[in-house]
Amino acid sequence: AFLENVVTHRNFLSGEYNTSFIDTTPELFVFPKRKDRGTKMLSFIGETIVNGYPGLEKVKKPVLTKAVVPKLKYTEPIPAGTKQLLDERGAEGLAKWVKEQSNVLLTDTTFRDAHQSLLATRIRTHDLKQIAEPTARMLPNLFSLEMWGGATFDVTMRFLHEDPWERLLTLRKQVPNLLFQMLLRASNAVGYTNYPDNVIEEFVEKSAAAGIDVFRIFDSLNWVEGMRLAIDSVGNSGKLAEAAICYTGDILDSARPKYDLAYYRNLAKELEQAGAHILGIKDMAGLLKPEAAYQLITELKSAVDIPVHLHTHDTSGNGVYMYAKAIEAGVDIVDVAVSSMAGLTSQPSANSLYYALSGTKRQPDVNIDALEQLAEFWEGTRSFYAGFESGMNAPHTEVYEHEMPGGQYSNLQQQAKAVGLGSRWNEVKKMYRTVNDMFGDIVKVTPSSKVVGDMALYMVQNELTEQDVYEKGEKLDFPDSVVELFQGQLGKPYQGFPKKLQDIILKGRKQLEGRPGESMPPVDFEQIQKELFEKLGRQVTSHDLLSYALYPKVFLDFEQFRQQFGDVSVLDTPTFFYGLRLGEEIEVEIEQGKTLIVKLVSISKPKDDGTRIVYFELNGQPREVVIKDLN
Ligand code: 3PY
Ligand code: ZN
Repeated sequence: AFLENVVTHRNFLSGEYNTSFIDTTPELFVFPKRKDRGTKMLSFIGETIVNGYPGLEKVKKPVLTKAVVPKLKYTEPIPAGTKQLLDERGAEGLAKWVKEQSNVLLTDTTFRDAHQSLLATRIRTHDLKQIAEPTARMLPNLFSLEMWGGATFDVTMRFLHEDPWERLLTLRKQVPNLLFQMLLRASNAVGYTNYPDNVIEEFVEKSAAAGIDVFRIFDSLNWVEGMRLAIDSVGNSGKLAEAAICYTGDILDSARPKYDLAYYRNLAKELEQAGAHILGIKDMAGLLKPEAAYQLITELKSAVDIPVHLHTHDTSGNGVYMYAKAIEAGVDIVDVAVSSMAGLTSQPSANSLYYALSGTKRQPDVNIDALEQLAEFWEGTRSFYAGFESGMNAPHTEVYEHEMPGGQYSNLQQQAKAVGLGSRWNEVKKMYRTVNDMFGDIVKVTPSSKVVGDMALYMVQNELTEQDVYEKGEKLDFPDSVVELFQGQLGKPYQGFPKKLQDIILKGRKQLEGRPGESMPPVDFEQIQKELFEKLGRQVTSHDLLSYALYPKVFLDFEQFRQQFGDVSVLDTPTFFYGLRLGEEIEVEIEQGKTLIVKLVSISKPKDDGTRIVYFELNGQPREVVIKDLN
């Protein structure tokens, strides 16, 4: 409803990575006449009232109470934490400090992976801002706060219409004491495709300068060659490179020997040699079982000198038990979320883990009362996002079968619905496993997991069995992402691709030699700065340039949105998603000390041209906006 030109343009839809887009389609960059901030905001609220928020069912605005922010002595100084330690000791010094701790250390993922996995990444900066400083004050002993990267970069711009860099800078000011951690998909940065090397280098440098301290770097096929550039870039920035191995399969299943203890041990050593300060184990689907965790951590602790940091998803319900075993084996840091944002496809609960470790020497040094107060805030806040819940409400042990990452489950379910396979979801999950086996049992995590999902949907939709693919493959037109994977555009899987299937899929197309990023022409940042300056008519920052280099269409779409509706991140979340009820009045702080009072007075019937007039009061003065009713 909001954006017609740019987003529906054929080149945009094709999703091609191409920064000459502005030059070749100037007609799309005629932005609407400038309006004042109040009118822009009323236009956005009016749109939401009349047409609803895209992707959410249009319902009457629920009555939601404000989440409770803990009452603290905010005038007292914020206690020092790991951020100060990093500044004093440097990356290696900090890694050494981690190893000296006897308690297990915690990373809180509530600001990133927890809501990526439970609420389609939709938590807005407006809510994070309320609880950032209380978190800094109440949990000063955390190892880190994971709060950026993964899918958040894309979703903030695309769906929340806010700037991911502003989120980082804003939270950094409020949390001066904790390490900020992000998830970096190595050569895919925070995207789903490979980028030229200079984009990765520039992205790491600017993210470090804006406030990221720990970069968890992974490759979606565990291909170390694909991770070196990112590890080196982080090393050069003086920040912590946490190189992560994605855990797949089951080391205790002798029928499935591909990913055994030796595989993980060798990878760990390679990553340590590549310059990692911390070794991450990224159990993105939650497949690591308790006894396997004990053996894996024991093995890795003896293989490397750097600290080991374990990440999981609690989909099976075995997360806390698994962590307890990993902690017994000496893992240094584990990822948890505040309890009301934990469990299921999210991380295990910090609050539960605290109690589970009662009476042991390694119980984390956190204030449980603080965790309970934070849980109360998040319980209230989570209710604003009810429309994004996945519907999973109990542990799913079937994850051990399909092996789908926590963050993919609800996405693939949506994708299945969108192509009319909603009622055949069980078949899709089974096919996901079949495709994995056909592909040679590969690591499945963004973006390789998406390719497995695309192929599974394709096969179910076209009523194809594994046998059919081998027999009729020559005549089949496989999804682009599948062809690209088999060309080597996401790197190389351990032990290569199955040759027979690769020939069927590639049909004579060339395979890529070497690293994809190496052969891509570098992005000319000066050139795109000039182009963007001319087309947008404003100074563009180095952050804008990176957003554009990573997501050209999403960035320009967001830019057009901002021109039309202004900065909507100032709105409270229920108003952002549901607009206003008749007669409802809200206060909106548009900048410090400047507040607008907005009241919805009435909505007209649609006119012949399908428009409605929405009548407001803005600071007591009558105002109206005309909105096209798309229902
Ligand atoms: C991401 O890449 O966003 C993930 O969280 C993968 O697990
Ligand atoms: Zn995760």
